[in-house]
Amino acid sequence: MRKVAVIMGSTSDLPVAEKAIQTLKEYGIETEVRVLSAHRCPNEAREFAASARESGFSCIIALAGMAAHLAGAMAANTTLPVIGVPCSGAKLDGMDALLSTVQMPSGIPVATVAIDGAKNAAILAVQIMAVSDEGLAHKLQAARDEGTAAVLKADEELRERYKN
Ligand code: RP5
Repeated sequence: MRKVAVIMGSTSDLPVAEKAIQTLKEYGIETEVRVLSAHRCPNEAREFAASARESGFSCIIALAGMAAHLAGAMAANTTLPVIGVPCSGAKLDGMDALLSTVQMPSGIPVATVAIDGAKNAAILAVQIMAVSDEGLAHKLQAARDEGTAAVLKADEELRERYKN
């Protein structure tokens, strides 16, 4: 099975990144975790992205805050799918990172999830891998079924508590 890269712009993004790392672990996905800044070490970031396909990655999750160019810089240097996670924590609550990550020019997409949405980034990565992996597709469906059961149970409890 191919692996997933979780790249963050700074170790200050690690609390958000850990949600993706944990979710990938739950699905049994081999993960490589790196700190590579589009601004502070642009050459290393470019080299990582440019060699990611031959290194055995299926997709790249890139997390960054503020003027968040990491996901875009990754996407510029690979044709693997890149999932961008805008991180909050700075003065603008992540709106700066959201716009920097999502507003990519035509032809160089970044699949951008919600601000701090690292868990969804990991699930999206698993969904990409599940296109050609039945086992992963079954695990994803089982998680969906669990989510459905949890909501229906909560619904039943609320109806019971507030019935006239
Ligand atoms: C971005 O700047 C990083 O992704 C991080 O979210 C933000 C702040 O970085 P530090 O100054 O905390 O290293 O490049």
